[in-house]
Amino acid sequence: MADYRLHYFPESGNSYKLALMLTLCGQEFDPVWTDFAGGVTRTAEWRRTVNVMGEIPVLIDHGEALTQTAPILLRLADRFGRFQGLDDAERFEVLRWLFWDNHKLTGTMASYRFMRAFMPSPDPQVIAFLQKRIDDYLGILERHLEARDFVAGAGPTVADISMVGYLMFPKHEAGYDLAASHPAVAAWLGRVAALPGWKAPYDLLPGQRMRCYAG
Ligand SMILES: N[C@@H](CCC(=O)N[C@@H](CS)C(=O)NCC(=O)O)C(=O)O
Repeated sequence: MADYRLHYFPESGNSYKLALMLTLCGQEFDPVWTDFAGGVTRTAEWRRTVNVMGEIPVLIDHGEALTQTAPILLRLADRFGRFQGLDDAERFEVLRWLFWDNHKLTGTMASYRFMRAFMPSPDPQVIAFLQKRIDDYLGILERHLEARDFVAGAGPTVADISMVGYLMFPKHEAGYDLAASHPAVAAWLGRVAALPGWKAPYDLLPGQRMRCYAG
């Protein structure tokens, strides 16, 4: 058995963050496909035995069940001495952008993309509300990246690994053609994709996929 087991589902950008971090650090993991669409994470049994927060991903780290990608990324960065930020100032930036990502970019993009691509008839008013928020967040990210290569430091950090989580899936799912609309964001995604060992989400997260309704 590998040192790491990842409870995931393929469409989960949060799962991709951990799969990508482990892969970039040269670590193998056992992928444990989880029936998210079937509602397993909403069952009392799963919340009692796997994750009290009722969320995916869950990383089993040498037998210990961990949840919440941000602290997990920070723990792995510490362990492998990779993607931490070079000094206190960079590490402050890493935390600052990790919080922003969880609260704003990922927090909104995950719901928006899920509704838009994987629900048969999403509420158009909810979609419009979420899209307006994402447009604002992507604009903030675009301006931030116009003058720099990576989000929090001179080189890549776990802030980048977290923030690419939902932006590297096929573009028809979220419906953003970032190369056309946000060229600095697209260039940054290219820099992350050029890191040695990088793999695309569906290459790292195999198994049965949900029906996609977005064209
Ligand atoms: N902040 C959490 C977010 C995890 C999360 O929201 N996961 C989604 C799937 S990708 C989920 O399980 N959602 C269930 C729900 O919101 O009820 C993290 O970073 O791990």
